[in-house]
Amino acid sequence: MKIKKLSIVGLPMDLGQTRRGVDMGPSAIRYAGVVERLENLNLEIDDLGDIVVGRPKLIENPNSNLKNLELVAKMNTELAQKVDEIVKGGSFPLVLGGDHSIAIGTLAGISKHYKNLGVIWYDAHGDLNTEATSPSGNIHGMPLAVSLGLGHPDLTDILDYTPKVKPENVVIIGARSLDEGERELIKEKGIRVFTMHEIDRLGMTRVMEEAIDYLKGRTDGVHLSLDLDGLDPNDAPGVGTPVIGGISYRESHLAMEMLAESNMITSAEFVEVNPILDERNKTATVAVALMGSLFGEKLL
Ligand code: 6HN
Ligand code: MN
Ligand code: MN
Ligand code: MN
Repeated sequence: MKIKKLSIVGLPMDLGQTRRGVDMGPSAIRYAGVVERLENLNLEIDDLGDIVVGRPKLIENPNSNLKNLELVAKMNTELAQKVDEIVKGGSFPLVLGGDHSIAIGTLAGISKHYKNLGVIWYDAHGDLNTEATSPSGNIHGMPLAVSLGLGHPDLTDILDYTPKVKPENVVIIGARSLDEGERELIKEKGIRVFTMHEIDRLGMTRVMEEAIDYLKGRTDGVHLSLDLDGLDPNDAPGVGTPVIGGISYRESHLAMEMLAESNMITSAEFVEVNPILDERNKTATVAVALMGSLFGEKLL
């Protein structure tokens, strides 16, 4: 898809995990100049601002170990409706997080417009936990499983359909921290994963060529869900769950350029930017630079 019009929406929510501050992600990304950067690429940019997030209940539901389930479900429903409107209006949705639980809403809003939505999950983690397998109860470790139809119905059934994504249409890139239940799910569902091992061994060029080839034949749209913790903490320190040994800024930049050349990305989100944990807004600045590459920025 050649992108002409792009709509930005932020979901400043940090309730899918326990380190406060990732709710300031959209603000930090705007401060790093996202709108100006993308306007320079001859795109028509419509910044719709942020969705207003309510206050969580102080007393959790004792029947569930999912943290802030009610509010996470509610905010994701609002995001799904907003993203659905953006796609209906013929614009490219660019969602700013917030923690990665917001992918539940993004994918709910997008996937109804495709028969075979592909997903690139760029992340140190699999985000494939369910209530049964999660070591933390944090919903940001679950959005990919939820989108595959696995998890609490308040999350899987947003906009009244499930699953949002088929396991054979998912590619994970950058994985280096997987929980036991996630490993089992990857094997059981045959999900395509390029771990750090493949990136080291094959190089990012070949990994992206393979990922693009794999998705091209089987999907009619591809969503990029980019968790900044997919990058190495040296390049992206402002994240709540950093894992050493990650993808470099250079490799990520190349990956985004290859996606731009492929013309296959139809929606995107950038999540887990936590300015409280960051060094002088470095991580938001990296996110904006990657968006530039994703949307076709060239030096010459
Ligand atoms: N993220 N696997 C861990 C958990 O708590 O489920 C970490 C999840 C991190 C999620 O970074 O989006
Ligand atoms: Mn994630
Ligand atoms: Mn992650
Ligand atoms: Mn380059």
